[in-house]
Amino acid sequence: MTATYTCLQQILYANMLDVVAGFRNTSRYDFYVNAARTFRMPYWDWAAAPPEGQNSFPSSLTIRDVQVTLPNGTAVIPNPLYAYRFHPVPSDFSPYIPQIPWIMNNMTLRQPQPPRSRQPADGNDIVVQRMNFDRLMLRDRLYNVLTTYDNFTDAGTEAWKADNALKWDSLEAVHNIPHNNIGGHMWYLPWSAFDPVFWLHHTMVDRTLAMWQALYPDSYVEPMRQTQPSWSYPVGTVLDASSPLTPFHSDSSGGFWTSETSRSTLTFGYTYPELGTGNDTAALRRVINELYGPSTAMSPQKRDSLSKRHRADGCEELTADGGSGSCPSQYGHRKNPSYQPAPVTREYLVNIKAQRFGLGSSTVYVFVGNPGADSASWWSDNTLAGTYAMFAMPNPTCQDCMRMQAAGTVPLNTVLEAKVAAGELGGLEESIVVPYLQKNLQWRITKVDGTEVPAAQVPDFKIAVVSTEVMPPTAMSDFPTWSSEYTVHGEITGGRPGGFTAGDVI
Ligand SMILES: [Cu+2]
Repeated sequence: MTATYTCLQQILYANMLDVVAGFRNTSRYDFYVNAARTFRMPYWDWAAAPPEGQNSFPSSLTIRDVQVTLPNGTAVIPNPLYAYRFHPVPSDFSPYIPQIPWIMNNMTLRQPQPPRSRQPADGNDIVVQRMNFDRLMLRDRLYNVLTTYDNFTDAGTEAWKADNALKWDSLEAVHNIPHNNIGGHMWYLPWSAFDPVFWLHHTMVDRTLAMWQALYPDSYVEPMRQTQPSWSYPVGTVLDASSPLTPFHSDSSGGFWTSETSRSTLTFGYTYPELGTGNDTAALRRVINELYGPSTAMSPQKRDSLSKRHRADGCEELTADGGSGSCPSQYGHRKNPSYQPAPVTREYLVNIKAQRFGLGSSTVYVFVGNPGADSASWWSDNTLAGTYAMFAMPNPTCQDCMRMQAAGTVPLNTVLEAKVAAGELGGLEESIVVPYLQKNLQWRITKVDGTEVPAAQVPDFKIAVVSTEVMPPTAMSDFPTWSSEYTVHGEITGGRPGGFTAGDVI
């Protein structure tokens, strides 16, 4: 996708120059020329703590109108980041998926309310709340992939890794969550890129991959068999790092970019502040610990040097209405002021898998406690520990596609740590956590419109709790080390719909 962004960046640059030309006879001209020259696509970091007083979903995306400066004054215009306005909606939208009643809406929608109405209301307020709720989970998932996944295929793709229960997550599975939480056009692969936020989201995904590449420079694209067709390759084609990335031409004589030739962002004239142009991975690890590290990843001495946003109970989040200084409800338990967290020595993960195209875009909710009865409000339930998003459209004509299984994780440590801090859980030892989760872990599945789907009806759905021993880092420039040994706690999920039972093949 790198070539796409470069291309987009060039088009944006050309447009900027057109706009800047109008300022030629004003005092702002040099300023705008320089701004256009140094412009690079921004990214939306959904995993880092937002700036003080702001939500995880930036207000620049939700404000309907913005004031802009023109050469001869100011004007208020519709915010181009709020929605894309079709002119007009292409007539072939409707037949493609006729069951979406709002698909002929004249602009892109987010979390349409109600989801199946012909003319739904704007649901940006729900997007804001969902992103606030899921922020710590996104942080933990990104941190786990960056710090412990050392193979490109494992880190990159959501394809189910049957042989390693500690590597079920991926940057792709993490990327599904904002798609799912934003919803509307972002729920559907063919239309998602119409929403302007798609680009700010995908530049962030690009950034996470670039950070991963800098940390693990020796692992890259491995030869793999295509399990779903693309415009250029039928199912079964084996592709590798030198396969042409059609349709992205690298020259005017018909050549194409490949994974090998597009391996570094520097080839395309951009990088990220964390990476610079060198190979200082110690500095990068430090930044990743500061931005995404859980408070308890560090030894107590080193932890003190972390910024205040990494508090032990994860309670730096904003309230849904944008207020600051309180916890989201699922972490909003009584606090024990004398509690001092110990470094993480055991990681608890909920592993989830299902057929990738079996259900269409949908959500698995994981709760620690009993959720309310109304499926439409599970996303904001007090007991919600995290979500797993399936982001796909069924394609029954492709048998190989329908067999594909995707996977991801919901890390539990942040939630469990908050329970310990609140005095509701005695500690993070297996002897305490396993019986607690046996009693309290719940899961539910809904389609994007909020209707529940019984787990037994989701093809190849499986859920399991795994844990592994963790060696905490001793410096801010170190990462935690996970043991290669792990335990699958069949006693937690056994005997329940989709739950892994001791003896199941995981
Ligand atoms: Cu995407």
